[in-house]
Amino acid sequence: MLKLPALDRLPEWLADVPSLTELAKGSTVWLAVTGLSRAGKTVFITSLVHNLLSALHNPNRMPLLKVVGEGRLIAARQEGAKAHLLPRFPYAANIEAMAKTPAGWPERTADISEIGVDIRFVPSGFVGEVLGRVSGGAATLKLRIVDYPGEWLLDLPLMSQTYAEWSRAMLQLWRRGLRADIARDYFAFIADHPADEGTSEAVAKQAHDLYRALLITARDKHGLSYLQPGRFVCPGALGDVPYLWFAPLEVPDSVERPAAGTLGALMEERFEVYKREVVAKFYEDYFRHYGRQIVLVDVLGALLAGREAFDDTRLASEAILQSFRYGQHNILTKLLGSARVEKVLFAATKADHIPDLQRDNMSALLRNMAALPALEARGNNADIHFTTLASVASTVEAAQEVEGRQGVIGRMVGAGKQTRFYIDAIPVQPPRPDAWGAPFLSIPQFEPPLIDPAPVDGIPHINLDLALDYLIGDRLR
Ligand SMILES: Nc1nc2c(ncn2[C@@H]2O[C@H](COP(=O)(O)OP(=O)(O)OP(=O)(O)O)[C@@H](O)[C@H]2O)c(=O)[nH]1
Ligand SMILES: [Mg+2]
Repeated sequence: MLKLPALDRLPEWLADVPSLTELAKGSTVWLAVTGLSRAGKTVFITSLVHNLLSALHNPNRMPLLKVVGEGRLIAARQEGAKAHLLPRFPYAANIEAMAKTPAGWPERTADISEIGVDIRFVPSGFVGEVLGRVSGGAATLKLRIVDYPGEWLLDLPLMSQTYAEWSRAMLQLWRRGLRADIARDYFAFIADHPADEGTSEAVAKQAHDLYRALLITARDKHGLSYLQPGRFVCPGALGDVPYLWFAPLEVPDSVERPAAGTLGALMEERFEVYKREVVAKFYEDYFRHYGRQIVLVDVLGALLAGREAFDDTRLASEAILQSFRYGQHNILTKLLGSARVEKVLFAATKADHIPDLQRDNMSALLRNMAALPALEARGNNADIHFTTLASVASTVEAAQEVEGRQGVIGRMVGAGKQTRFYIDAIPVQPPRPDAWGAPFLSIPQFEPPLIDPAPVDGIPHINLDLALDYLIGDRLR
């Protein structure tokens, strides 16, 4: 029979009651993994799942995930087939791609997907003691991991803008620096098609196609990432529906709304449907369930791509951060109701490209990039942390320095031989405008190390266990 706890332990016991029932029957935690294109989401989830499934055989891979380090893990299994709404995350195909010879990386991802891992464990401390008597000592946590494009979060600001305001803001952005060169043809097109010309389906579609091509060129050829609307670059499963066929036009400051029957009015109508059917729906139906989220940022890639790409990543990171800050009356609060993201980890990825000593700088740089204003109104926001990690450590540290620089050694994809990679010290603050060298768009692509596709040995990583402990460790206590 269950004995009541001693009086001096009563408050602690009361605080634990709801979680006790939950623990015994198995509770669920959602962990969403997001980040801009190529940030490392798919590789992160693949390594995370593989290392969790391998943790019982090789606990040395994940010692800093406390449930593993403290020897309390009983089993970790991929959940069985269920009638889930989202497409399944292709874990098996990804591991196969990484484990084959020659080793490669998983395919690019176009849409949201999901995978579940059931973690059976012995709760720690007092909860464990009591649970031991009610359910044989074990608890289950159902971890549901979701992969979704960070580009979708860039659309949040649209929710509080009219079409005219959005158009003016976008065109102002595209008139600056490198963007002005990329957008030259687009500006020429809209100079011939002002917002107050008569409506035309063909012209609207043409403007949309040109604008969308512009966003994709900016991303793929110039490494830019602050690109709106997010679904124009990452449409997911939307298909080519007509309400997507809009684009910014020149709308004079004096005009609040384009007049009926004009090209601008058609664009505005589509913009409003997009906000309602795509942006709001994502927050209301999906985002609101994802209590724990990790935002991956390719900080190194942004640094190497040059000043404009770096500044753009910074703008995009700031915009993404808005999805985790709850003001009193802001739009996010309206969309999410009472739902809250509890913990968010911003992580600089691909840390295996830089030597150990530089990694703390990378975390600091990411924190400074996101310019979290001293975590203002802390109580209102999600609990936000910053770190640096490598989901799949593919290099070793080079033994020798070259001209005072430390480096790493790995095998380049397709090259078959070892290559050294040295970089200058990672700055803690975003570099000053005069400190930038010539852009160097892509970072070297190292091959993954030798990986056993069976969930036995796991995959070498940097800080993956620590990241997971921050995100869900409290639910595994
Ligand atoms: N060395 C190394 N390379 C990595 C790591 N993570 C990701 N990469 C590289 O970055 C590329 C992109 O990683 P993905 O996980 O596919 O990125 P993603 O965010 O899912 O990209 P999209 O699906 O296109 O949005 C991979 O193909 C690898 O080349 C890592 O931990 N170490
Ligand atoms: Mg992906």
